[in-house]
Amino acid sequence: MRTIANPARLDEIVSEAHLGDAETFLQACRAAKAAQPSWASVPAPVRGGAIQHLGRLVEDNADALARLITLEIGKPIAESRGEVQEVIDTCSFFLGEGRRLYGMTVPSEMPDKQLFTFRVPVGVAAIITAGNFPVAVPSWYLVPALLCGNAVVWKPAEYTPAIAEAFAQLILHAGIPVGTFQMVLADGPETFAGLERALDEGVVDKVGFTGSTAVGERLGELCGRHLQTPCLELGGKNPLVVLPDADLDLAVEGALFSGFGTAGQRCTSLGTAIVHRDVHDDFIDRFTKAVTEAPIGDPTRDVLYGPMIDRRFAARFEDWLELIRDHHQLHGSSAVGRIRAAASREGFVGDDPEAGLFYHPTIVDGVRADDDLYRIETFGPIVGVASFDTFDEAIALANGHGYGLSSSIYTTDPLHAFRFRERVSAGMVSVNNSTSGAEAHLPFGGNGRSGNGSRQSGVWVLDQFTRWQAMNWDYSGRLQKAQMDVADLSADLAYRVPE
Ligand code: UN1
Repeated sequence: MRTIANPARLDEIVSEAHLGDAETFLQACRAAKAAQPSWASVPAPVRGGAIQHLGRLVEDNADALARLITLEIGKPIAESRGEVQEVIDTCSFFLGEGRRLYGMTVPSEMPDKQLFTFRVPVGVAAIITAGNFPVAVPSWYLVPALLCGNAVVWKPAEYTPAIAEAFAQLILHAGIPVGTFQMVLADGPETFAGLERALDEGVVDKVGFTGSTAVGERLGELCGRHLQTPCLELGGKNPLVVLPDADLDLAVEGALFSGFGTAGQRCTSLGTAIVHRDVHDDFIDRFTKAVTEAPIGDPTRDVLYGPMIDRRFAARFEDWLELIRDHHQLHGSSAVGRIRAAASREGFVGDDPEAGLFYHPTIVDGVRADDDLYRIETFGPIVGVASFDTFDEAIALANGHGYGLSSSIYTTDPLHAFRFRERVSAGMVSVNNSTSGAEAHLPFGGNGRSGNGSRQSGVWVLDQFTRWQAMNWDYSGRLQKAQMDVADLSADLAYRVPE
């Protein structure tokens, strides 16, 4: 039995959950495998109707769902509402896809023969998601996977059971048949063991995973043994480059939101601000002021960020604070680490910071390419600042850590904006916008340590949850051999225009 506390008031129990084990996970995959063919035989526009119902149900339950997110993981209520909106947007996009899911008709090289392409569902998708976006990110997988005719086994974060149960109920009430959609609560090791057995048995055809690079690597190896390509959305060390011609206040606003929004617990959170030496001191002054004045505390109120999601996240964040070295200069708050009576934060929103998992925001200036803090993803309210002299140095710092999820540049020069786009290794590039806050219908995903090139959202995710089937139909009544029985039009290639 797991007991989940409100991270903003640890003495308040929000949920209790019985976790399943590897066997539970395997059984869910078997049941999904049995249910999938009849779901695939439902016409795609009708499946789109179920997605439409889901969007409507989420919309009508938006307030309750947002409040639950804030209660169980401490996300500020405005962000929780945004997250719920992201689910609605995803449903809005895919309900229409049920009426498209286009294939092509393709001309044949022979007469009386026609070629076609069809999108075919993959089968059973096992989707394993993190708790920092407990409904939006799952919806990026579940909605298109179901729309495309797959059955889904969803393993949410085990520390968000109440949110997961609420979302699962909404999915089932939307008319997705029982069996087609399964939710299993289990911890990481049991899920991995169950998945290993399910892949051996052939009852999982696609894995989707959002979480750490280390786990993504293990899943990639496991799926590779079964000749499967998982959809992996992993960590980031997202750079925000500030050029001398940038609007500095805009850059600071972007750094504040992407560095400290969601207490830095987004995969798109800002890792290192990479600031030109000419504007470095000015940037640090303005950024420090913005962070020092930012309201932090009770997530039911209007704050920049609330508590860490869970004790595990708080403990890991404390480890990452150990990466701060003597050559770094710290800014942004009166102390580093947990906000306590003895290490208070001026302007804290709420009565007792010690009741929850609240942490000071920390700007670490003087970050260098050989620092651990430059290379390691630090999921929490900490932002590094590095400086550079040349554009090439900025690019080297933006790419050098090996992650490649999101990136941002602040400049007023189109040449620099496009040159950055060409040379940055990230899958997502913002110009004069923060590293976070991707819209729900653009391809989302990364390269290098951030993923294996898979993309979610929009039309691009359809390639994750369908396979192309090519069909040719020869109605000539004879065997026409491709390449060999093709008519050749004679041509006079020696012809030249008279001069
Ligand atoms: C994540 O942290 O896994 O772009 C996803 C963003 C959000 C999604 C973040 N829309 O910041």
